[in-house]
Amino acid sequence: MEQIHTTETTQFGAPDAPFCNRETARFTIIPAPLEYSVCYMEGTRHGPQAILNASSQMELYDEELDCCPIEVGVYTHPVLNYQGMDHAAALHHTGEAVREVLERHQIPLTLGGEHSLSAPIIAEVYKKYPDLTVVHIDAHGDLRDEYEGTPLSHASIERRVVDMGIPLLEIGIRSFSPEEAAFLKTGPNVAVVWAYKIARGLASIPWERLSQHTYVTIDLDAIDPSEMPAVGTPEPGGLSWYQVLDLFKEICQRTTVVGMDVVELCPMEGQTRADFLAAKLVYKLIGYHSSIK
Ligand SMILES: [Mn+2]
Repeated sequence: MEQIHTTETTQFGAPDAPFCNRETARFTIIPAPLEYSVCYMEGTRHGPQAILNASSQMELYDEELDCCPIEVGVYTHPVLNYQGMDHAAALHHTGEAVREVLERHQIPLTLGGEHSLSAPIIAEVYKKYPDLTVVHIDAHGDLRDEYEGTPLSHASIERRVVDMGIPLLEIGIRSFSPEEAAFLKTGPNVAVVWAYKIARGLASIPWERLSQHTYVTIDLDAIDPSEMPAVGTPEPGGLSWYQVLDLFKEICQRTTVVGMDVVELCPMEGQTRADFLAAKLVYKLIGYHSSIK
């Protein structure tokens, strides 16, 4: 089959210059091709560029919001370069990039890459917003103390959030280890909304746990594999596109979202729909964030 797409897009949505100005943008997108602790399938390091490329094909008008959300200003930082860095150094580098964005009073929206990158980002956002709550939308609990010998693993990211003392709300979870179940029973500051309860209409989301400022991390495997096949560890029974959008809308209505990430896209040949879903999701997050409030 002939490859149609060859150009590499550097600015999310490929907008006109005034809408991706580094100084005046409301959002800075940080492409973070970090991949160190992936356990099943490789390729998340290609996720950020695949999202950027797909975003250049996307319409910039949002029919639900009746506006072009890109006009609030969406600057895309150069793709982070982790060459020669070990995992810890790469995480540090990611955190530094986010700190710069926060210093410009912009909202960091990081594209992964594997989920471990959220830890240094959340640490930086938490320094600026000490009342932070983290909302974690994922198939997996990611609450292991360590995984495959490292506390930096993607499977431990939310445990690091708990270690930082930040309240955590997990949504869409349907893959949880015995160790994580035991940990949850020790009474940490974590609420888990299981996917099976959402699917059966039995879930009541404890929104009252949200503080004024919220960080939202979305692992794309939260979405059902029928819609989002290109992830390293797919789990059946996931959320639908509209369920994820509605969750995010509700979060925007209730709190101020001060940082976001969308992680774990693992581009697959012949599954461009996954890249397009991820790009559109990022754009919907920007749109809701800008239009609600
Ligand atoms: Mn996951």
